[in-house]
Amino acid sequence: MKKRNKIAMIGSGQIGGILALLTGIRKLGDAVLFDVVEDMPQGKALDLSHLAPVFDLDFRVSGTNNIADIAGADVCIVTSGVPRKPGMSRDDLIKINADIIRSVGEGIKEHAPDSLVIVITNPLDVMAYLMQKVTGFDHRKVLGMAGVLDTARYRSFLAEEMNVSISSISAFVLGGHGDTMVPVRSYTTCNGVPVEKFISAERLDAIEKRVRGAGGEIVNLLKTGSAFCSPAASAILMAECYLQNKRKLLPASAYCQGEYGVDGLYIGVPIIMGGNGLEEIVEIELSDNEKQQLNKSVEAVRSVVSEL
Ligand code: TXD
Repeated sequence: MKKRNKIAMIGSGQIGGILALLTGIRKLGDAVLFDVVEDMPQGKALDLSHLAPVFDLDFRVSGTNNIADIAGADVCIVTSGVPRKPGMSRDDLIKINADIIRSVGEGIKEHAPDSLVIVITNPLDVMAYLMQKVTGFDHRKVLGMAGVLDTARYRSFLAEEMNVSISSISAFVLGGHGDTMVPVRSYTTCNGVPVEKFISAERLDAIEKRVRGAGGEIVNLLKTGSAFCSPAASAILMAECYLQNKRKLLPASAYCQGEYGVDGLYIGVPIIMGGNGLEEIVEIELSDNEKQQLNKSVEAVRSVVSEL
C-alpha cells in the first residue's frame, strides 16, 4: 500500500505552526508537530485538525513531545531553537541553537534516517552544516532555507518599486543568510529585462540594503520574535520540490565542494531541487563586485563555523 507523505516539524513555535498549516493547504501530506514545550504542539495540532474540515482538506496532523513520533517522516523541517530579540544578531544565537541542533539531529538520525532535512534555525548556514555533521546524512539530503526567503523579499521590494506584478520579477540572493548576503543584481530582471532599465543604481543600492536588513526590520516591528509566515512558505516550497520531484532552480544553503571557490561549507547558492534533494549546484557567472561580496559572505560564515 502506498503510504501518505509525512512531514515532521522539529520545533512547533511560530514557524512550525505555519509550516503545518501550509502542509495541509498545499496538500503535501500529513504533519506531525514536535516540540519540547509540553502540550503546545498537541494544542496547535488539535486546532489545525479542526481547520481541515472547513477547507475540506484531507489532512491529518498530530502534536507530540516524543521525537520517536517522527518515525518514517519523508521530510523534517527544523525550526527548533530560539529566535532573535531586538539588537541581537543571528550569530548571537549560535551557542544556544547549536546544542539544540545537536540534540534534534540525533533524534532525526535515529527515527527518520531516510528523510530530507530542511534547516531553518539561525545562524542558518552554520546550523545546516552542523545538522549534516550530526546526522551524517548525504549532503544532498540536508539543506538550509534562506535564499528562497531573501529572494522573495528582494522580489517583493522590486515589484513594489516598479509597480509591476510580483510574478514578473526574477531575482537571486546568494551567500550566507546574514548581513553579508548578496542580492545578485546582474541576474535580476523584469521578465528578462534587466532591472537597471527600470530603477536607478542608487535606488537599487537602497533596496538591496533593505533586503539585507529585512529580517531585522521585522524583528524590530514585532518586538517578540522574528518573521514566521514567509519563512514557513519558503521551506514548504522546498519540500514541494522534493516530494514532487520538481527540479526547480532556487537558492538554498548547500554543501559546496569547490563550487564558487568554496570547499567544505554550507552557503547560499543556486541549486536544482528535485527528488534527490539537491540535484546539482548551478554555477553562474558573477560580476567582480558580486564575487567580492560572495567571498566576504563566505568568510563571515566560515568564522561562525569555527566557533562550533
Ligand atoms: O530564513 C530563515 N532561515 C529564518 C530563520 C527566518 C526567520 C526565522 N529564522 C529562525 O528560525 C529563527 O532565528 C529561529 O532560530 C528559528 C525558529 O523561529 P520561530 O519564530 O519559529 O521561533 P519560536 O517560535 O521560538 O519556535 C522555536 C521552537 C519553540 O517552540 C521551542 O520550544 C522549540 O523551538 N525548541 C525545541 N523543539 C524541539 N526540540 C528542542 N530541543 C527544542 N528547543 C527549543
